[in-house]
Amino acid sequence: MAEEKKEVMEEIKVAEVNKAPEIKVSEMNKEEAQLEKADSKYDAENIQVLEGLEAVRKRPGMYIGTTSSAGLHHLVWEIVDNAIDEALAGYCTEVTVAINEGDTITVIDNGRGIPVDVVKKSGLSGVETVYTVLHAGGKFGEGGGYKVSGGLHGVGASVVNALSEWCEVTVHKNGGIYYIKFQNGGKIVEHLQKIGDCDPDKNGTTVTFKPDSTIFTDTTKFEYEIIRDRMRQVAYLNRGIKIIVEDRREADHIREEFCYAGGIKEYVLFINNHKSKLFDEVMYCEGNTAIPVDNGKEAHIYVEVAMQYDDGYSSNVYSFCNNVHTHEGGMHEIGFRDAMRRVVNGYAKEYKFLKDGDDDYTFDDITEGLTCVISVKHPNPQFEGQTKTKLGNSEVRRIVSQVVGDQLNRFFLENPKLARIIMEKIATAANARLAARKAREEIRRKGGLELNTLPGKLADCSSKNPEECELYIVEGNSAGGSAKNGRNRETQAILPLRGKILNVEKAQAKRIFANAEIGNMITAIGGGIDPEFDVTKIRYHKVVIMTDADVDGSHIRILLLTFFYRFMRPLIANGYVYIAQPPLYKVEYHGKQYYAYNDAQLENIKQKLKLKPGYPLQRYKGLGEMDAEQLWDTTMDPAHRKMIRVTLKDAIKAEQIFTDLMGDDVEPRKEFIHTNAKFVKNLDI
Ligand code: TSJ
Repeated sequence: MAEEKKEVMEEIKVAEVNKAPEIKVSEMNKEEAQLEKADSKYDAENIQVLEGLEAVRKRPGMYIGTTSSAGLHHLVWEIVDNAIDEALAGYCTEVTVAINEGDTITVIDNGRGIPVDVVKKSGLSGVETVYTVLHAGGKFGEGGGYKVSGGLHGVGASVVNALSEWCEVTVHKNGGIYYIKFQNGGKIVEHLQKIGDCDPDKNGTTVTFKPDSTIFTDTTKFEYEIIRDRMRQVAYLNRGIKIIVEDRREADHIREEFCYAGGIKEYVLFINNHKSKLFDEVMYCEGNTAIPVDNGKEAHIYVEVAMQYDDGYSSNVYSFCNNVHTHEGGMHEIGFRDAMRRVVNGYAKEYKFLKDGDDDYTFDDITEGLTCVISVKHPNPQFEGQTKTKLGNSEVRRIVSQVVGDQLNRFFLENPKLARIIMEKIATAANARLAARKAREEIRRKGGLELNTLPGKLADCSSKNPEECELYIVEGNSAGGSAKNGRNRETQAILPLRGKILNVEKAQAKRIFANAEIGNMITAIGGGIDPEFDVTKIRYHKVVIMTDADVDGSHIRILLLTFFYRFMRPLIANGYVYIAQPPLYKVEYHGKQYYAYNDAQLENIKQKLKLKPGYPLQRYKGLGEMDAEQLWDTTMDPAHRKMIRVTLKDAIKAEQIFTDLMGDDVEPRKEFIHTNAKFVKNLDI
């Protein structure tokens, strides 16, 4: 308590320093007089503001989810969202995102520029309001537009400011250049100043910030690839906007430009790049509907859907609301499903693909081999679900259903040849489903599924409580042996994998289930496989992939992840899949062993031990080089191990990697492995 009081006192002192809100804008606002009166009120407002930002600093997780690398990058998304909003409002055509030397970020847009005049409510300039008032968003009273891109947390620029060491904003507007700087978590150094004149046609906002290293204690390093990938996605989701991404840190700078006139239509082509398509056309629908909003005005819900079939078996429906990937689906996906079932089954009956008495095609039949991007823009999105990535607005269901229904019907009528190709593919999927069901019933009738007996290679654990059970899938028999001897027998099961498992992307379903290694894995995990995969039946709540830290190990890991992604997706979605982190080095010093899991740690150990040359330093080439005790100590002991939990967070990226690596084309696979061996090793999907 005392501590808190002290902090408040300090804030008051800061507020006093900032007392005179001299807003040196050239044309003082009409509300000048009122502002004068509000002057004394301003102190109180400012104190409140600082308390608000202090709350963000105390609990950053509540605002940006995490203070790890993901949270750090979240700051960038928050700032970029503002520029994208300006573009969606029709006032901005170009956004630049740059990583500078020293890992600061600059975002530039050519929009109208954040308002510089005074906002009545806070007595601050528009820029200051956006930057110091929590949830101020992009709304400025009457003139305020609706924030559309509003990110996952949608917390706005003030949160970025609160979590920054410093933050600078420059606005070009109406022929003037305005500048303000904030420091130490959002404290105003000096109020907004007009610092010069510019061409009245040159408008826009430039923001530069440096994340606070006392908040982002894990890392303050930005990853170009993460920013590049997200910006490319944003460019695909918002056609016509040019987004430039720069890394100014390297000796030879990187600069990439993304601008897609075709929007999500081009996105589908990008995702399907290396797949063999059923036909080249991308089916595309769009529409919008007006809804009333609370200020009495109208806003619009926009719907866009693009899709394309390939000759494969997996279904990939990616949905977005306001540029946020809605992993958990929601009303837009349900509306899409309604429309697909209605239109396809209607057409199939009319043109006698389905005969009287046949069951309707299921959604799974219809979407086998389909890649689809659904994007809706909503003025007031309701994000629900565990990870707040499920769209809850019920009105969206009908709108998507109507837009997709009408336009897909038209597509079928206008393209009878393509409609036939699609219907035949769907009929094949339905037949395969019926045949598989018959086969299962047959097996059940004969008594006992062959897959019911646990594989001999599995060293199972004694506990039968899945919540505490772990399955280690281990590369190679020798490492498998060490793992078996080193493990905790009660909760840890070991399944050694011999050689490379099957390439699941390329292989047909039939061959996949005939493969012994994959069969062992399915049986051991115990939940079956897609489309019957039942995550409630699985025998382990941790499935740990343990491979060597080399290119082969990476390849096996990707193969396994591909398999889980394709056939047991809920296993990943529920966070049950992990990647073990064996050490890369062992240092022996005075009879003690020190392990390093990366090069930085090795450096640390060397410095601590003042390692004189001659002391044994071992670089582990494979798990097989560790004995049972070492493997337990370094990689399997729950008290000391470090594992990476695999998430679906970037399913599109995973899809792309899997296809690049394992699809029919050999070239991208070779190229990927050669140029990207480092990334493959660090793959953290
Ligand atoms: F918020 C922010 F500071 F993070 C930020 C805002 C960062 C960046 C890179 C850009 C922006 C931003 C804000 N770009 N454009 C705008 N536009 C407005 O704030 C704006 C301008 C004029 C009007 C108006 O009604 O006249 C309304 C708005 C919302």
